[in-house]
Amino acid sequence: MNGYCIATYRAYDDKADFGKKALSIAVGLTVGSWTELPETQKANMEKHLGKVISIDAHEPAGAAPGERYADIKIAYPDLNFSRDLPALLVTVFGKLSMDGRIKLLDLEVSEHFASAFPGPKFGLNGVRELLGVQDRPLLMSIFKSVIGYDLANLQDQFYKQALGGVDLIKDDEILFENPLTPLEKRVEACMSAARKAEEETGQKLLYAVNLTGPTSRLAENARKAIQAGANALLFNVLAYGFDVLHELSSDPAINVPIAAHPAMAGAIYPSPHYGISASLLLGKLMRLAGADLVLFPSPYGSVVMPKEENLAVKDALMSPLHGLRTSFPVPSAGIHPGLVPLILKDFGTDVVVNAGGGIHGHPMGTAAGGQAFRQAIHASLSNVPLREAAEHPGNEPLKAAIDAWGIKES
Ligand code: 1AE
Repeated sequence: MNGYCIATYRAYDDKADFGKKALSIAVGLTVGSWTELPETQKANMEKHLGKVISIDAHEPAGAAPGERYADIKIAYPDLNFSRDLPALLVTVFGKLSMDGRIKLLDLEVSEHFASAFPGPKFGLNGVRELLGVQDRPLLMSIFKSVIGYDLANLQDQFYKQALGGVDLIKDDEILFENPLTPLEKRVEACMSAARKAEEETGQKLLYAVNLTGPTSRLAENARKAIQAGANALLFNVLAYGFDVLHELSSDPAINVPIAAHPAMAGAIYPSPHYGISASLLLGKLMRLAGADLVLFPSPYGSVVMPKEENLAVKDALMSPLHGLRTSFPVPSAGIHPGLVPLILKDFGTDVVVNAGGGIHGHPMGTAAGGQAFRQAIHASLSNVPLREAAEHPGNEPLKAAIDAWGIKES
């Protein structure tokens, strides 16, 4: 529907007339009131009026209390809001988010609205090009034990992670500006370790340093980090807001990939009755705002998101969207090598396998942790069962990982 952004909601109510509810949303969030308007005014306001597109009610006979709901689609005229995510989100789910059991499931933005969003600067293909890796899933390692450690320690941790053959290393999202490992010094120390490791592994590596601080200083901090050698950034998008990511990703001086961390997402997506769906929050909106890589809880590990929602996030990052580049899906949390076949089965090769504890907690040490993952990825791509691959000479890291964490079959 040209010139309109369409929101899909799921509204739960045991008794409501969903037709009336839909109309009250369409009118209430646009022109305010309609029936009371004089005819002359109606002619002027028509172009601003929201439209009910569909109401799909689910009210099975004998439904228990709490089960009755309707999926409602409302079209909002682009005319009503400026082309930025705060304006869109406040229009479609500002006050409404507090009005009973209602969840925002999806947003289909218009071509006109989308044209204000360049999206990911690098995207999935751009990240692959930077790393020179086209034919396999990427492997990311997460710094652990960072608070209270000094630069020498972080540099050592970085080097060990890099030696394991990982493609990306990300800061822990809880590492902020601090006197022991300040941003620019941290970047210099870690990038020097990256160069040293590359001499041994021959492998390129991206270091996503955590971009933190007050919003007014973020762009400056990003530029400082890049000046110091950072070749990627990590960003806690939801703590700042999508518009902040949009500003950063649209800034020509910030010419490195941005990895979006999902911190705080658990306060927004998991309820069936409230909030914003995972696919919209961590998929479509992250991509529109310009995230090159998006982390989210996987269906397999320690912080679990149901598989259907997980694959919907992946689809939102990868399906055609107004010509925007695709973003790399990064299912995360509690990932170990025994999960690699499942990850590849569900996500294919265009995925970043991401682990913190599953690398640093390896019985043979951090470098072996990375190697175990690379061996698991290689075995899975070659259709060799992990237990069989673990017996191959040189694959002792994989064997030790499987002994420690096992293999998850489904
Ligand atoms: C969903 C975010 C995952 C994350 O940031 C993180 O630190 C995971 O660590 P591990 O792999 O669970 O140790």
